[in-house]
Amino acid sequence: MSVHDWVDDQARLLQPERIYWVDGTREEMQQLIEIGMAQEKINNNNTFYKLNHREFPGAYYHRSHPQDVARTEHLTYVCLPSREDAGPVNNWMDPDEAKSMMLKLFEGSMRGRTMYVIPFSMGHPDSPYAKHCVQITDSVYVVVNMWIMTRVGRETLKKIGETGSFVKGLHSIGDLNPQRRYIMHFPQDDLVMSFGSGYGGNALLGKKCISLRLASYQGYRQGWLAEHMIIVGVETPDGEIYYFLGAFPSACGKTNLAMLEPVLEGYRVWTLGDDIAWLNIGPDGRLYAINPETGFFGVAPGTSYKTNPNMMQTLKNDRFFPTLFTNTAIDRDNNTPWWEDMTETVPANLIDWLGEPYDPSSGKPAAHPNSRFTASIYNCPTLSSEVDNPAGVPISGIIFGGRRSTTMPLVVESRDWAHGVFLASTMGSETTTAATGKVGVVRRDPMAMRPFCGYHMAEYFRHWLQMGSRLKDVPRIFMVNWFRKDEQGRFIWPGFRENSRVLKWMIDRIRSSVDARETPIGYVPYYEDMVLEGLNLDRNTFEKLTEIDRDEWLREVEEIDSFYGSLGSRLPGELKGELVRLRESL
Ligand code: GTP
Ligand code: SPV
Ligand code: MN
Repeated sequence: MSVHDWVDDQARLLQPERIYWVDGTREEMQQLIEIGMAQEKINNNNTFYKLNHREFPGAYYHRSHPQDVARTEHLTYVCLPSREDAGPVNNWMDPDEAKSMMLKLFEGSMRGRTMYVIPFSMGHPDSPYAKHCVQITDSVYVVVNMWIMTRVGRETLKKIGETGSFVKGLHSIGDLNPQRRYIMHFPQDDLVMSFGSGYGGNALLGKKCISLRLASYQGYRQGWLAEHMIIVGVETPDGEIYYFLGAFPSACGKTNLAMLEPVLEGYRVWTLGDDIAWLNIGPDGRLYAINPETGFFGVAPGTSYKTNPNMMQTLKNDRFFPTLFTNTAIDRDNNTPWWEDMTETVPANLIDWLGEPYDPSSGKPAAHPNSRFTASIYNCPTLSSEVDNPAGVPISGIIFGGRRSTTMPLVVESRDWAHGVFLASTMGSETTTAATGKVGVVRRDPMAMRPFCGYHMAEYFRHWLQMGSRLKDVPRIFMVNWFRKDEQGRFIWPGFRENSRVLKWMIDRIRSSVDARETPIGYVPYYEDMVLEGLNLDRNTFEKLTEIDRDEWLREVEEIDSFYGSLGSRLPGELKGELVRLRESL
């Protein structure tokens, strides 16, 4: 079906007042922002509000509906023909049933509104790995976000004309009623239908819906991987660059690691992506990664000149695209965005994320904990020159990391690929505000993909194992934990820029220039091999950070066992074998 035929069909269903084909020029973007500034939204806010352009050039502010501030995993479905194919971790609905339910919701939902048609590519249009997509939406906020986050424009329509196929995303904010909100995936049709939310991964369909849930399914069928991963190049003092992938669950440190300013002399980090990576096996048998996105939809709270100076610079740069802020607080005296831990002192005159004057004694945060910025990757000072390389970059190491107050050491290297897949498949992490629901409970989040895998989790593990057997040059696999806490509940490891010390150890391992201590879960660093100068961290504390506590780990094994059990008979025997081996060695 041609794009025009599909769009005509949708227009008949949605009955918009007008149809607007998004073109992808900067002038047009400014016009759409102007439209958003004049447009009244449900809770008395305009879609866009202009911030102080001397402090934050080109930046605009958006407040979302107070009940639409994070991904809603319980309303997100994978609609494969059988429940068993979607697996026990995903919500499932029969595709025909889901479509007819969604068609009812969408019917007439754009009456009186403009229907925007956004052609966009995930990945550089010249990359053999790129996907050409079209999203329909009635939210001008979504259009401007998609613009920053993906490659929007006519080029995509040309490519679709050549190949004859495209990925379809149908989106309407409806009345933003959480009772009528569904994010439905139809992997076999390359189709997403999303209704009732205007926020983040629910609405910017290029992100989690297309680039992870649909793409992971395609990758499974076609022999590649779509992952919730950053891509970075780490340059050593002698000028070598090693490319790493890093998978951390939502709000667990990807963006920070993606543009880290190393504390170690002579090291540099080059940014290629902060959230999603598509991994293919190259002609030379190595693993290559591309970032399908072009922007950062990053967590605002905690971002500062101290923790992430490169992001602060990115946010203030509008050379390629302006920056958007969503659900942060606003400093009324300066008309600038503000969030917790952005500055050491809290400004006196804040408006909170709900639009009310902020009372610091309320004990509540001024910015929503999942408030975010949308910024162009091309504005990032640490941008890698390889970012648009259609072939991607060759990967030397893969880092997995969860948020764990206990149990998981600062860093551990797997014995080999299969053991690394085992460790990643058992990853646990404390939940965050990136999704609605309880915060701070440990849940299994394999490869940081639990909310994003578009098929059966056990088949996904099998696919990972098979990818390894096809690789000629296998990347090293590491697990990290920046979030271990002491008895007083304080982080033991200083984290952020100091994480470069761990990256250096990984490179030393890849270069075979240091030994490591074998433990039941893999190799951990010797104290002598970690550069810890300038840190207030003695040998005892370091031992604590790299300790494998037998009792904690025996409990962990039980939890893994029960998680594995929940995945049923499709779980690869190799992984069960790794679990037996771990239990025995403990
Ligand atoms: P998504 O965009 O949701 O996929 O998240 P992300 O993984 O990119 O998370 P991000 O880097 O934005 O970090 C989220 C939170 O973790 C922020 O509040 C950071 O301040 C905090 N954080 C990041 N790195 C570290 C670290 O090394 N140590 C500690 N203690 N906190 C960190
Ligand atoms: C995440 O939750 O992992 C995000 C933000 O990166 S969202 O786009 O809302 O999915
Ligand atoms: Mn993410």
